[in-house]
Amino acid sequence: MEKKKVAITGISNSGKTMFLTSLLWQLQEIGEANFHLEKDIKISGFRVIRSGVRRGDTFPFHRYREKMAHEKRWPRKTTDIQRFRCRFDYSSKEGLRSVLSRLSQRFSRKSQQLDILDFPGERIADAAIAAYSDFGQWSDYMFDYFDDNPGYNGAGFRLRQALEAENLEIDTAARAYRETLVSFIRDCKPLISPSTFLLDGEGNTLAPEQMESSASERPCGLDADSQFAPLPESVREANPKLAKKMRKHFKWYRKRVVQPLFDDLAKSDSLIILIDIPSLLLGGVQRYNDNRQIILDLFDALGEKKFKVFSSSLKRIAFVATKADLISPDDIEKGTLQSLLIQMNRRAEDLLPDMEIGWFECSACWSTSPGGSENYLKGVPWQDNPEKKKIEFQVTPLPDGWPPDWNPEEYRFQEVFPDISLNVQKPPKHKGLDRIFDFAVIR
Ligand SMILES: Nc1nc2c(ncn2[C@@H]2O[C@H](COP(=O)(O)OP(=O)(O)OP(=O)(O)O)[C@@H](O)[C@H]2O)c(=O)[nH]1
Ligand SMILES: [Mg+2]
Repeated sequence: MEKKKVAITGISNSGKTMFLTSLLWQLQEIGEANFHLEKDIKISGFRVIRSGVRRGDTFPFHRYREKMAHEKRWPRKTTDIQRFRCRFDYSSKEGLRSVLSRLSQRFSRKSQQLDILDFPGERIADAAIAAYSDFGQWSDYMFDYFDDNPGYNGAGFRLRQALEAENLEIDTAARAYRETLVSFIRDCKPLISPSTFLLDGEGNTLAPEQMESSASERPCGLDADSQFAPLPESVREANPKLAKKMRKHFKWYRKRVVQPLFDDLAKSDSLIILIDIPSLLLGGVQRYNDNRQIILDLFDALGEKKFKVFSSSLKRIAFVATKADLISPDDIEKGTLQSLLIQMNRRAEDLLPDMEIGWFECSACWSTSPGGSENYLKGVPWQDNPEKKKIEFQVTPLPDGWPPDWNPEEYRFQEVFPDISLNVQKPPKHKGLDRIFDFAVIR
């Protein structure tokens, strides 16, 4: 039996849960799915494997599917890593046509185990913790990063000043760092590490209204008694006891939170990165810059240039522009959506020269139809629509390239209810899942 490992990531709300739910749904109900693989490969016998999978963090595919079909709602937010294991068989017609057709059919049938790792993009901020086993090296890396990046250096400077206080205690140091992290979150800066400060691993994301109190309450570390913060070298030398404690706390966090994820990631054959382009246009240029930075940080981690400890088995990366059903069909036909995706992530080709990179457009659950005229779509809007009426609405055409600056108000895309059949045997209408599956799993 062949085995493949695939990791899926994207920042919050990029469509990861829907992507995976719909993909597994198509595989399970392959007879009803519009799912075509290259070389006429046919999938059969999809089954969920429960043995050998850690309980507690399993991707609850059936629960998501049932809930979607019954409630006709999108899956709920997920805030931590989820894993899933399944098996299926596949055979290609090429084999069938060969001389000893019956025999070759038997031999061309292959069994495949697929391990899926779904992780929030926010965890990428911990890549440096994965890369540096030494607390001192990690601290130096963090302060270099703050110094080198304009969006961080003001807060980095203030943190250094706070840490240079006499008789520094662990509580004061942790509090100063938590304040720094809150200021990064407020400025939408992605380097929030330890990432559990933002997503605590128990399903709780830090909400804006919790910001003030979080500087005093949310721990930067595994828990309130094991916090750590980057300490400049001079501070480590002046406070050896404190440095020793934080070194220990850093190690615990690294072992419990960071290594399990990054070890799995390094063992993956393919990585699928989901990017929600309509939301980047609606979010403005700063949001775009920050999202791009998260992805560049991941390349740094994978590229073995900056972080030499990684030796990853990754061979393929699929960049996926999600929610293609929310933009004008013209922009898909003309290739504008794909072109924006490539422009944003082109540096992957330089930073990861040995990796095969694929570019895809996708909608995991196609929920609109073309309207009567150009740039109009039909669907059931989510907001201000208590009767769930299907209406026609206008969407903004995509720009040909990412503009130097833009006002989010220039763009309009409409969130809609999912178009889902009550019959769970009918998987959602989709675009691109088959091509992505072909690239990341079958090839
Ligand atoms: N129109 C449309 N909307 C989608 C599609 N996929 C996801 N969405 C929308 O995007 C939202 C987020 O999708 P999820 O799959 O929950 O995204 P996620 O990346 O798992 O988000 P987190 O769990 O918060 O990290 C959904 O609630 C939908 O509103 C799609 O194919 N079409
Ligand atoms: Mg999710």
